[in-house]
Amino acid sequence: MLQTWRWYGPDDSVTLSNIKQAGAKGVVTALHHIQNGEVWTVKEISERKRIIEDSGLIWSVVESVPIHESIKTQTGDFYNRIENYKQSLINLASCGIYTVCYNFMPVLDWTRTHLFWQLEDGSTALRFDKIEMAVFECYIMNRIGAEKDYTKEVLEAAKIRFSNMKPQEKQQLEDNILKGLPGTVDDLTMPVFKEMIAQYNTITHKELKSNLSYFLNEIVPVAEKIGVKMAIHPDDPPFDILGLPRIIKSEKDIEDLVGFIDSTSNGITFCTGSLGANPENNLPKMIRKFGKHIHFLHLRSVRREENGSFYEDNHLDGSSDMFEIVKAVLEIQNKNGISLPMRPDHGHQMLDDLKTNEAYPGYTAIGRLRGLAEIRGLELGVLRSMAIF
Ligand code: CS2
Ligand code: MN
Repeated sequence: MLQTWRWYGPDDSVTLSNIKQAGAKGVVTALHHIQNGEVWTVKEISERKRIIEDSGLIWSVVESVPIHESIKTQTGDFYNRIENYKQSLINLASCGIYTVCYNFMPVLDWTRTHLFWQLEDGSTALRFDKIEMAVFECYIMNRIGAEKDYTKEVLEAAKIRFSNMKPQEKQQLEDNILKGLPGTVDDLTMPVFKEMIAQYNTITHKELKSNLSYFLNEIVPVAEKIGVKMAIHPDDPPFDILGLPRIIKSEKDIEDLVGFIDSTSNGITFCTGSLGANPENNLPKMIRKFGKHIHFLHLRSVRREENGSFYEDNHLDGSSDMFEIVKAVLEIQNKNGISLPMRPDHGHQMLDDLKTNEAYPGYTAIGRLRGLAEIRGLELGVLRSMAIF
């Protein structure tokens, strides 16, 4: 695997020099300062590329060229936004950047109820707590019909939890859920958030899939011609929340996706953290099945709990079998004669990360360094043992 690292650009508190010291060879980044839906110009792309290459690294993957909400809902000037998207891909390819991650999650990117959840060893992790999500939906945003999406047990627990929460805890939960991701969306206010969600009131899973299929049928022929590989990131968490349709969360969804247009330029970012939160996903099997469509890997392991809650565990712990996952990746690489870019997706806040408290949640230096180092060691072990047998 090609070891990479997500970098949020020149303002990131984790520098290119830090990335090199972590042992990564490739950088995963995006032009976060360009507004979603606008064209990425050759000038801007090559300037960013130069900064990366001057430090002795390469720009391996774009994560992400974001998809404007109007494309997901097929409203407003979505057609122009698709044309802009094509132009950005053409400009990227002309600068020698060929792997493009994106996602088709309505309104929010990944969603967590806790951004700094205290673990027993003193480090902190990202967590999605089903009961707190129910508190948010039923009592903080007061979404009509939200109760229908939760079990009786979760609703009862949510009622008790809410009645014991202090005002600042309620505010914290709201802030965590509405937190924007760099370059995706800004931190949202409740009225704007509700308005954005309302755009999906009449959009079913089937319709959202059809909007994705439309987008891909526009984009993929262009991507194919210029050698660009599109790589969709699965929905995180991999189930419906907030009454929004989520369409990339299972083996069946990925089957549908690859069926929208037959091309390896229509590919996926295989995120073992997102897909791993759904106990029905057999990750090694899916890696073997969709091998030629996988262009980018996010490796991490979530610890699933019974009621659907989960937290991000150490990279080799959690509920996913990382040995089997890395083995499946090495098998498809060997079969297809490729080396896939991989990054440790999130890490704990630990050691000096706790002191500086500068990094974006999940994007700490030391936590990710630990994840990358563990995966690197696992890869070496699996590779060497494969050569023996
Ligand atoms: C990332 C996602 O932080 C993460 O979990 O994997 O935010 C991812 O960057 C986007 O969804 C891809 O478009
Ligand atoms: Mn991911």
